Amino acid sequence: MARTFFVGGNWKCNGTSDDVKKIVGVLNGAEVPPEDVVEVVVSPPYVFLPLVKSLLRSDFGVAAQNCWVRKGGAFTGEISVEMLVNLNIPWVILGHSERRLLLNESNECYIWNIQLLCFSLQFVGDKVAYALSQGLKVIACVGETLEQRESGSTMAVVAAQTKAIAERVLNWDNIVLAYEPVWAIGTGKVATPAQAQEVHTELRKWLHENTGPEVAASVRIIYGGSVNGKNCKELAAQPDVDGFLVGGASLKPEFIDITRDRI
Ligand code: G2H
Repeated sequence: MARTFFVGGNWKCNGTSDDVKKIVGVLNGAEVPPEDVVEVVVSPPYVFLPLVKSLLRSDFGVAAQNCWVRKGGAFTGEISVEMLVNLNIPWVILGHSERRLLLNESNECYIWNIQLLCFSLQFVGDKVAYALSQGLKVIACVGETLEQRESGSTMAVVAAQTKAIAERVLNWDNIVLAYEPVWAIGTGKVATPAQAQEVHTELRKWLHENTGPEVAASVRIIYGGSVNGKNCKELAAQPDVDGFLVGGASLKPEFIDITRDRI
C-alpha cells in the first residue's frame, strides 16, 4: 500500500512574529512536490497558530505542538482540542519526548485528583484518543533515551509507548507515528539509516501483530532527530521511513530541500 511521504516541521518554542512571517514567506514561495506525493505540515508555537494559518499557503498543513487531554475547562495555561478545532488547525503533535521527559507526560498511570474527582489516566494515549475523537489528526511521537538504547530496551520502550495509544484507538487513519530517538534530538547525532529502518520495521511488525495488517501497511512511520538537508536523502531511501519530523532545520530554508527529497 502506497504511503504518502510526510514532512513535518516542528518549530518548538522558537521565534517572534517577524521570524514567523519570514519562514512563512520562504514556504509560500517554495516549489515542493504535490500534496499526493509529499504532505507538508508545520507546527508553530500556539500563539502564532492563527497568524500562520492566515498567511500560509493552503497546500501546507498546520499542527499544534500539544493539546489538553480532554474537554477544556478550568485548566489554566492549557489549550483545548476544541480551541484548535475552532481555529481550523487540523493536526496536533502529541507525546513529543521534550514533553514526556521535561514535563512528565507519560504512558504510566497517574492518579490525578482535582476537586475530589479522581481520574486514572494514561496521559499520552488519552490525549491521542481525545484529539482524534474531536476530528484532529495526530503526529504521535515515540522514542528511547540513550540509556534505554544502550541497555537493549529500545523496542520494549517504543512498543510500550505505541501500546498506550493502541489500547485507546481503533482507527489509525489519522495518526502518523513519529519515531524520535531522544539521543538524536537536537544533538546533531542523527540515527543512521540502518538504525532508523530497524526500529521502523519493528514498529510496523508490532502494529501488524497488535492492530492488524491493514493498519501496519498504511500507517506512516516518520523519523525525527537531527534531520537536515544533507542526511535526509539516505534516511528517506529506507523502505519503512515514510517521512520526517524536523526540528531545528525546519526553521531554515533547508526545510524545503527536505520536502523535495523525493523528487
Ligand atoms: C526532534 C526533532 C523535531 P531536531 O524533536 O521533532 O528536532 O530535528 O531539532 O532534532
